[in-house]
Amino acid sequence: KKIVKKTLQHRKEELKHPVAKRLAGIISDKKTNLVLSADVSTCVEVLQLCGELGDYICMLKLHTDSLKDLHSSPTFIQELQACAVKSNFLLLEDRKLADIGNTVTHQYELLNWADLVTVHTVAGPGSVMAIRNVLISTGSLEKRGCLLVTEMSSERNLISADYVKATVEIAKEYSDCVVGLICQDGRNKPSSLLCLTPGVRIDAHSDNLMQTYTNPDQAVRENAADLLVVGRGILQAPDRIAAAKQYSSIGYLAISASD
Ligand code: BMP
Repeated sequence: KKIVKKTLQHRKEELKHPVAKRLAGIISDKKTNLVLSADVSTCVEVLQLCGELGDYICMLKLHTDSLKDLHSSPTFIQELQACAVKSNFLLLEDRKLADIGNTVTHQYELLNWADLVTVHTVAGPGSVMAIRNVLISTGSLEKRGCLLVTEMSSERNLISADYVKATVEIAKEYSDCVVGLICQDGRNKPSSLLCLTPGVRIDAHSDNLMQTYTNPDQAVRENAADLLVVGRGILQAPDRIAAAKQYSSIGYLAISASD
């Protein structure tokens, strides 16, 4: 018999990491499993998005290394954190740390404002060990964590089935700092980990740089996503609030269904 993975709302008690539990709590309280990908180029635009869409998201995903005024905006991180507290969402820095442990240590030490960061496992467990060590030495092992990039949404990406398997093994081995996975197929992933799925959009199947999209309902119901990561589907919509509401209600309905 085919084993069907329970949707997020029906396996909350199986989540392991305190940050995963916290996120699941926010998802239930706000009735949204939407992660907004704030792919804009200035700090002011990020803060505007927080104000405009903060109520409809459980987490904001950032690429702060793409913000051209980050280094001339000394209060940005503080303001961002204030927005996150006010509207009750977490902050994810999508840095995709990928280097040897020593280098990741230095990079991650600068990201202590982020509840979660993304990590590639191409360098092996050393990258995750580095994160774990920084978390231990700052006493924040229960407060922050990372997500491992397990599968990617882009066409012709180089991730193999063996790579996926090995990444899941690393996630299990370092379960005190790995909160979840960035994945396209959550069906056979451990139920203790959150599966975040990017490459979600209603009104397009691809872009002109090899990105591919599934629709939000399919991402949850067919591919067992727990959280939906949406960027341009919302950012380029004529009415961003209406779009955010639409993605979050489709997503939340799907993770609340029992099958
Ligand atoms: P968009 O919805 O506009 O295509 O944006 C997707 C976001 O998710 C981008 O910020 C991208 O960096 C990220 N992402 C992705 O698209 N595919 C992956 O496999 C992993 C990602 O982090």
